[in-house]
Amino acid sequence: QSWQRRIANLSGQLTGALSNAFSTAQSAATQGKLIISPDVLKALREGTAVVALESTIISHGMPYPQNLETARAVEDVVRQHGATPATIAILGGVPHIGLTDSELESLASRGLNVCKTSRRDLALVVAKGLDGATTVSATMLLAARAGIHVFVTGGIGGVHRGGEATMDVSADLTELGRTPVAVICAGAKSILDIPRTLEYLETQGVTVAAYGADEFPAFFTRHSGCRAPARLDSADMAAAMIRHNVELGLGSGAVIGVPIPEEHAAAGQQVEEATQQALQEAEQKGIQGSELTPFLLGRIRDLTGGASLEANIALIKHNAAVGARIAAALAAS
Ligand code: PSU
Ligand code: MN
Repeated sequence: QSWQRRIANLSGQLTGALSNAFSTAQSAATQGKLIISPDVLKALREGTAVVALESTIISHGMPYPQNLETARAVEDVVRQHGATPATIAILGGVPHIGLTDSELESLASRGLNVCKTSRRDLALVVAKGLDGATTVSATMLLAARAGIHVFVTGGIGGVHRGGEATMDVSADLTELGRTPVAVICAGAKSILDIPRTLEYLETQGVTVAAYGADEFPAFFTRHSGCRAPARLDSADMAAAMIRHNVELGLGSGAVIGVPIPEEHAAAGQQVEEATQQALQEAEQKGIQGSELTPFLLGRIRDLTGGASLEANIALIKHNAAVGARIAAALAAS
């Protein structure tokens, strides 16, 4: 209904498209579909900046307790840069937008025992009353339901290497094609086929830009060898792009790739070699499907002696600062 209203805005007064965020959120909440934390609800009501954060990165992306420390630190960075963090997860079968500290702690300590939940899993996790850590796809979908258009994470899923044969293409990419949320991230890891990931995003109609760079970043390194389709040089310009996406009623999302800060870029070669070895091991062990990404991330972390984890934490905090500034610019525009 709110999308009809948003599209109707196009023919009449263009203003106010984003100001419907609160009524979107409120109606989802009153229908009992979502629980929105008091501070997120307040920010949505007042039209101040909100940044969505995912939870698979907490449960499956990092070991405990670094995952909890990072989740807390990322929320703090978002606050320090003028936005309200909304970490998204499913608790006892109910999607939550904004978690308490004890909810964060429980997700982080249970780690792999929490269900990795992408779009296809959402209805099942809710039906069974389970706890689910949302991937980029499920987080985007729930953020959009709550009227949040800016989402920060580490990296998105993509087309896996060999994906032209296995058809292992992350649901993140199709979600980006159908949900109007901008994902601020460090690009996609080189465990993925980055050229094919960019081709797929183009097919899906996803706006892709590098932030302050010409090249699309590859998570641990600033270089993927692929030119980004576009470049954004300021939070204001990124916010303008997001606002026009919504006001045009495109219904699709965006990826804003932020290169890892120079001083944190782990030795690209070391991570690359570990990636090759992890890929070989996954093939030998026959690991596939939704277990593949967590397996590869864990092996690369072990093989690089923690260097990849340190870089991972640094880049997520940096993305959080950039994303919060973009959300603040969007709220002010
Ligand atoms: N890439 C990372 N770290 C992560 C993920 C991806 O560098 O933690 C997680 C995200 O939640 C992403 C998901 O949405 O993995 C993609 O999983 P799959 O490849 O199974 O779609
Ligand atoms: Mn997959």
